[in-house]
Amino acid sequence: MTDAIHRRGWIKGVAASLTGLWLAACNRINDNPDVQKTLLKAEGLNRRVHRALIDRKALAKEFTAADISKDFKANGSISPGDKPYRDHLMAGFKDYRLVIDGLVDHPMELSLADIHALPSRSQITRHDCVEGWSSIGKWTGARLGPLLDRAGLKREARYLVFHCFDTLGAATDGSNQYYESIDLIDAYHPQTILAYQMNDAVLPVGHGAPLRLRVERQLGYKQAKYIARIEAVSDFKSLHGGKGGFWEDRGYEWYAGI
Ligand SMILES: Nc1nc2c(c(=O)[nH]1)N[C@H]1C(S)=C(S)[C@@H](COP(=O)(O)O)O[C@H]1N2
Ligand SMILES: [Mo]
Repeated sequence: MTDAIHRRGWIKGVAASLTGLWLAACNRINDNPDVQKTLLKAEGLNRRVHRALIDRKALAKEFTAADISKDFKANGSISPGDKPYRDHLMAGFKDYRLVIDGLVDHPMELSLADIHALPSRSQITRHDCVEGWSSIGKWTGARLGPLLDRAGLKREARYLVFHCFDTLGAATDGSNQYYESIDLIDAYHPQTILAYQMNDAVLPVGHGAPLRLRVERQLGYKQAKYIARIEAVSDFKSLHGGKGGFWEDRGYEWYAGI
């Protein structure tokens, strides 16, 4: 107790002397136009970084049940023909396991039942595709943030890569496998979920069964469907085309914020 009081007194003392130093420094700074200019610049930069961060953490607009689109367009792959996917689909996904690996302390393999037991969220949001169409749907799924906490991201982890089951086009060497990546700000955004339901029904094949990403502050192509594996990485230069996503490798922006 007395120790604590002493410590508080000591801290107060340090604070007071720091304040004194700071005031003295301020006076000196105020006298020096060059230092002032630099400071103003730094402050402007900080403010911009800060504002950008706040903006990235803002929630995407949520809608009401009445706004849900009657006919939510299914786009890109809508019925993957890839054998591993077909096998899972035929078996009702009973042997499906979501793999979480890469730069994590506890690699995981989760069944759909495991995923359903995780902290979840529902949201009615608008999906915007670069092709120029939008649809509103309700998504329910496991929140990615708490799941990553369980997996335990290593310090070097900076991005999550979503490896999908589907390939697009004719190549047979795996170079046309769909994949996407997001940074940790989006990964921990409260509306970022691994969706297993759409409009209160089991996620249909056309929309990414059994599991698809909803990262609501980004355009359609970031919303990886048919997720097989989530890999934590420090960078994605050595993956596929090196640009962090199927469409990014073909010229789209990696950051598709909306
Ligand atoms: N695995 C996979 N994910 C994908 C795609 C795809 O072809 N394969 N297409 C993307 C694009 S361009 C869009 S607009 C959305 C479409 O999602 P929807 O079918 O639910 O509308 O999925 C995205 N995620
Ligand atoms: Mo899209």
